[in-house]
Amino acid sequence: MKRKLNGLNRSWIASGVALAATGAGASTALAAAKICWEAEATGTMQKPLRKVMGSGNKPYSGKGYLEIPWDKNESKGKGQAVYTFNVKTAGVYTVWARTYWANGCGNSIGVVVNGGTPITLGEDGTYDKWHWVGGGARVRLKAGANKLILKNKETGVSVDQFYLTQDADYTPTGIRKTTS
Ligand SMILES: [Ca+2]
Repeated sequence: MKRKLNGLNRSWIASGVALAATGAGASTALAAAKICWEAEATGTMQKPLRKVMGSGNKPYSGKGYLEIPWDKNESKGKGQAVYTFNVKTAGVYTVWARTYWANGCGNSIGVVVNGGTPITLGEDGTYDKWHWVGGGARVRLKAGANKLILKNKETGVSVDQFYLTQDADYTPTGIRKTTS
């Protein structure tokens, strides 16, 4: 356990300093492992979630985005989208999503990673524009296949991309390059 923690500290510290100074930890830190994918690239999804492709709120990344249409939260809590993604470097990652909110009653999403405690992203006051939410939520990923479930916490929300990074100090901006 102690060994694991040491590894963790090293990569966290390394994220904020020159990589050359990290010595033995550099090989881990250099990667500053990150995973980014398109929210519309889900194979498993239930209503009221839907994919918006080729139109809608621009500028989006990829082929479109995933939307839970605003219905005064009548369908709140129903449906989810499942993503399976591959991870090379096991460890603690910060979770981000590129989102678009309809209003103050539709400004958050729920995320469950590897069956862990549900995380709320959002609850902020930025509406009618794409922006990144998250940063506070950290999850542990294993090497190999991991699972993220997007939960319908509120309606009136859209998600363009997901971004998970080992660099706790990094805040994504704009459209990020996907890694899978
Ligand atoms: Ca997208």
